[in-house]
Amino acid sequence: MKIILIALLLCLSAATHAADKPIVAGSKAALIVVDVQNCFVEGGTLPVKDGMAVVPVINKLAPAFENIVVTQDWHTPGHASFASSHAGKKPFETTAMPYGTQVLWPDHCVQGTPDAALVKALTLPTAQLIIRKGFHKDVDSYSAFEEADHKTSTGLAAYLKARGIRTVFVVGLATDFCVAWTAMDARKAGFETFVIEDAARAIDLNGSLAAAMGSMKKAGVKVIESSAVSTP
Ligand code: VGL
Ligand code: ZN
Repeated sequence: MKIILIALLLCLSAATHAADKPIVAGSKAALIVVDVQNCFVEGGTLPVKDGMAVVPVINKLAPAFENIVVTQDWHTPGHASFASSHAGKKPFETTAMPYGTQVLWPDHCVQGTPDAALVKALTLPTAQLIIRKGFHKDVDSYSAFEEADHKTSTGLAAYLKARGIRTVFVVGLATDFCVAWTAMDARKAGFETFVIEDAARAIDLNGSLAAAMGSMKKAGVKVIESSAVSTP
């Protein structure tokens, strides 16, 4: 009787534990670490509030992933997404571009500058690929998959498919711009897609965070907390 009870208790605690961390990344999953660069954290040119807080969360998640892709916002000097490139425009205003409405940003993440470097404390032992984006002077690219013209591919979907990846977990900066656009395009390319909310931070410009959350949910992106992912 006693033994049966103990066995039952053990089973129950194992079940509870599995329910605690139900998501195992596995070999067919990739972590996409979006734009965790000096430009987007405190002291950078386009700091995201509390941006540095994503670093320990991502570092803790990293050992759960055999496959990690990193992205870098990598603009030319005088890039079309910079307010300074448009006479009479100020940062955070918008302008019409041939591919649609463009938010204008402070000059940020210029190629090869310390500002554009990855945050030094980021520790990603299995990172295999760095996708740089936004390097065409006249086109922005929030998404790691496709530039804002919705025509130019970065090659990331083909790369992931060639590596047998079926599921992606998107983290980094900023939740409502590059993370959201990357997650939406991942869905469009047919990947099961998670955004790990506490491993991302938002800019939240004129309700952009709520809008991005709504669009992501509609597209079938699953928004989870890092505690749901099983880590070693
Ligand atoms: C980003 C604004 C401009 C981002 C990049 O990484 O979310 N946001 N460029
Ligand atoms: Zn940018």
